[in-house]
Amino acid sequence: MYKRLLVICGLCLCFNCKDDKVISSGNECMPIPQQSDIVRIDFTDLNPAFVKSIESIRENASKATDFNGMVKISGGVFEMGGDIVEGFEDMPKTAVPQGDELPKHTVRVSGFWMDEHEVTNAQFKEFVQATGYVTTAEHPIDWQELKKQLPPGTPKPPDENLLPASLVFNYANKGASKNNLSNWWTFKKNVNWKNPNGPGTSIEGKENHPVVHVSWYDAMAYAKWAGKRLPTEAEWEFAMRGGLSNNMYPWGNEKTEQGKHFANHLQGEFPYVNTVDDRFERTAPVKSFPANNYGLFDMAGNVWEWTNDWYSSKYYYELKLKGGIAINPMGPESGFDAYNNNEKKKSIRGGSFLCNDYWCSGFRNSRRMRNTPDTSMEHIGFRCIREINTK
Ligand SMILES: [Ca+2]
Ligand SMILES: [Ca+2]
Repeated sequence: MYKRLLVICGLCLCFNCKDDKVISSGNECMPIPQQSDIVRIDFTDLNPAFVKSIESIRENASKATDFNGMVKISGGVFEMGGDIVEGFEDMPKTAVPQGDELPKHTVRVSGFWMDEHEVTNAQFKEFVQATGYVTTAEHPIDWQELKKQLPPGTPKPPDENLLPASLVFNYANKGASKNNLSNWWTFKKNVNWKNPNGPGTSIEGKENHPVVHVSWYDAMAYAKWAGKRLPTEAEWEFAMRGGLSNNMYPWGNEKTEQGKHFANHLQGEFPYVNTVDDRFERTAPVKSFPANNYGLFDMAGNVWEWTNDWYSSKYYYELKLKGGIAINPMGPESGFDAYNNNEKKKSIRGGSFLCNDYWCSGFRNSRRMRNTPDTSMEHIGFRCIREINTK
C-alpha cells in the first residue's frame, strides 16, 4: 500500500533526459522520484500502538505554513559516505570511516527546508500542550513488543523493569569496561523529556536546550503536528556537509582535539572523564557553536538526531552495486544490523555531547549510528525538514 521508491539511474552517461526526468533501468526517461514518496512510510516492523498514536495527531495549520527557524537548502548531487582525507592516517580507528559508511556512492537529493537547530524543549512542550501527546518513555514497556527484539526464548523480566523509564548516562568507574554499555547507561524509572533525570528534575531553565528522551515515534508525531517530516539519511548528510566535499566535518578538516571546539562533544576519556573544555558537560543551548555553510547549527554534536530511515549496515553496498546515481534514497525496506539483527533500528546522525575521537566520532559528516524506534536516551533528539514543493 505504501510506496517505497528507490530509483537508481544506471545509464545516465549514455542518454540525456530533460531536467525533470531521469533514466529508468529500462532506458526510458521517467519523472524524478518525488520526496512526497518518502512520507508515505511503510509501518511494517513498527509497534502498532505507537503508530496509532502518531496517526491520531493532526497537523497544525498555522505551524504547517510557518517557515521561521528553517533554512532553505537547494538540492544537488554529492558523494555520500566515508571520507578519505590526507592527514588522518594516525587517527584512532574510531575517528575515521567505519565499514557501514562505505563505499562512498553518488546521491542526488531534491531541495528542502530544514530546521536550523534541534527541536528544543520549549518547542516540544508546545506540541505536547497542544495535542496531549504522551511520549514512548512515559508508557510502560509492552513485553509482547519487546520480546520481538530479543533472542527467542529470552525470559520475561520482572514487571518492575517494564515500568516507564528512559536511559541516562553516568560516568563509568575507572577500569570498568567501556564495551559493556550497562557500565555507563542506566535505564532509570520515570525519566522522560520533561523530567530528564527522573522525578524532581525538570526542563526549567533548559527551554532552549534540545529535547531528549524522545523516541523515533515521538519525533514522527511532532513532525506531523508541525507539518514537517524527519529527514532521510541522505538529506541529513547532504545538509551536514554544507556544500563541502570529501571533508571529515561540517567545518572542514580541522581536527577536533586542537583546543578549538566547533561542536558540543566530549573532551577527556570516554566514558570515564569529561574535562568539559568546550564548556558544556551535557546538552548545550542550541546555537551555542558556529553554524555550517548552510546556516545549520549543531549538525555535529549536542544530541544525536533521528532520521526517517531504517538503518542497514549493508545499504551503501547495495546502492553502489546498483550503480549510477541514487535519487532521493530513503533507506532500505527494513533494518539490518550486522552486529545484532534481532532489533530493527532507525538511523541516527551527528553525534552527541558524549562523542569523541576515541569512541563514536559522531561529529563526522558520514558517521552512522542506530537505535530501535522505541528507544529514548539522554543524548538523542531530532530536527525536521519540509519539502520545497509543498510551499
Ligand atoms: Ca561538551
Ligand atoms: Ca545534533
